[in-house]
Amino acid sequence: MNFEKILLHRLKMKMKTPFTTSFGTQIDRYVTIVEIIDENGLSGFGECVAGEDPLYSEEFMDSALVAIKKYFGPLLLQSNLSHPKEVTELFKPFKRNMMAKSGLETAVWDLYAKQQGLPLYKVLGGEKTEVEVGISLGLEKSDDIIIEKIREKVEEGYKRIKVKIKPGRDVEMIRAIREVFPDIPLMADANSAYTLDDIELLKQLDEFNLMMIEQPLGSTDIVDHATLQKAIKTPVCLDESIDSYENAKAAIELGSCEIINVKVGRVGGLAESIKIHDLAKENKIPLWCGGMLEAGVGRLTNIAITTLPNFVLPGDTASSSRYWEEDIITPEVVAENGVVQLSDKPGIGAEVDFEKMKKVLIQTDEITK
Ligand code: OSB
Ligand code: MG
Repeated sequence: MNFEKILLHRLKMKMKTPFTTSFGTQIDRYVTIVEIIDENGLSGFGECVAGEDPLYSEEFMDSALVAIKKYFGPLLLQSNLSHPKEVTELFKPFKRNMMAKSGLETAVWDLYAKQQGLPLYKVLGGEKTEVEVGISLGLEKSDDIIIEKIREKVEEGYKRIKVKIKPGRDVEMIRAIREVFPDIPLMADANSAYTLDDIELLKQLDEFNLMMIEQPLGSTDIVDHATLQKAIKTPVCLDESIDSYENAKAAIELGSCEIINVKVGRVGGLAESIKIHDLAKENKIPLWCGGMLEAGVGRLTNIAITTLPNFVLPGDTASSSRYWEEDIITPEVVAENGVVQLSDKPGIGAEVDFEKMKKVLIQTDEITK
């Protein structure tokens, strides 16, 4: 593969409604779309999912931009790869910076798929042509509000509802939800808001038949999660803690979780996601694909990986309209009755719509040879 140029399109997208987790509230989403262009002028697109501030993990938008411009972009432009799987190895000498790496790596996969004339999901080895999707709902001021939001999303057909919890907004909120919706597939995501001191409280969640509790403890922990998993019946799902094949393996061996949420950005790209997929499959650990409030490019990358066979649980891969009045791709992602159909177009399956993107573009930076 021969790369001529990299463009970093920096966007500021207004969210339809603020999204609140245990670590903060998001109102505007800064997005970086990575465009990598080959010698024939063909473009591949990836999304760098780092947030504005280092609240989810240590990475943030500005750190990722520096990492891409100073290290990973120039490395790619000087490289001579024959397959996108080689990008991970190319980037390996430079530690971590997973989301920066992934923004570029996913763009290389899209470009490669387009060069081959194949949809990305087939290049990744995906088998499904449609995927079930769930939805993640942020914290709200009252139980009544969250219950109304859940009602709306259940009626739209989403296959699983995830709610955010934090200390003070947990057991009683889940009880109130379960009184109204005793049977819906429901789970809770704590974004690392608890410690082992909260074990008695977390045990109380066992009575609500949750599909899982996501990342209850520290964002890099796998040891305490193993202790917790032994003490509670609700399956623990790790999100933040799983940032590589190696620590996925450690978490599985330690019994730190029964389920893993794979985020392509968090683990450094699609090749690492596939490695984790295969490992989890061998170990009978079910997977689903998490989200990072993505615009269309990241959303489509996520949907593509979800077609692999061990992504057996619905992902946080809702419609474009979940967060955006207008997405930057055409056609947008649409979940019909909680199901997204894969496109057979080459690459991620939709076009980046430059007319739409222009409306939210702050600046485009260029990296050249
Ligand atoms: O923990 O899964 C998370 C959003 C931003 C950062 C972390 C998380 C989330 C979500 C929303 O839960 C996922 C989505 O709908 O994109
Ligand atoms: Mg999470």
